[in-house]
Amino acid sequence: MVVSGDCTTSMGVVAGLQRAGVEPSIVWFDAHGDVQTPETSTSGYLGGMPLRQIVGGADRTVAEHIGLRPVPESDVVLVDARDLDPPEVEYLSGAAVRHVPIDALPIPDGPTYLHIDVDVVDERDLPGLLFPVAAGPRLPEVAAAVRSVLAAGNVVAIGLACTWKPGAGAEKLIAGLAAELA
Ligand SMILES: [Mn+2]
Repeated sequence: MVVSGDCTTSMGVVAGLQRAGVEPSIVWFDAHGDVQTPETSTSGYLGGMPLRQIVGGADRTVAEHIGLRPVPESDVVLVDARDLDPPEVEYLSGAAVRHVPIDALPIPDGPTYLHIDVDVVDERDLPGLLFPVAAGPRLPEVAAAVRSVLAAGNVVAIGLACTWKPGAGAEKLIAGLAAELA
């Protein structure tokens, strides 16, 4: 389990699994798509690009340096992602990535990397998120969905991206779920 400040660490975790001989499917909880590229991003924020890097998209500089091989798009489940930028909508419309609502989450049957960007949670339940998005699933609903992935017994690694500003109290609210994951 890797606890981090944004989603970019996922690339290292997936590369590490591959190096260990595991070809993981991915279940990715996030309010955002994280499928931007250096060419399409208007902000240049690397935390908006890691899932696209994982499926082999665009610039391969980081991927090649860390030995990350592309995961087939069809092995990726993107959960919620209710706040997509136009280039992300365009990409996902033609990609085999399964973009699903949190209440219709398919569970992969092979080894699975479970990635949770906590901003998937409705901003009402986690104060101080860096990029809050309204109208999302509440914290208990996210916890239940995460448990349903864990219950299948296929999770081989977990990434918990704690995308909040320090001092707003989010860490206390997520502590129970984090302890369950650990
Ligand atoms: Mn993210």
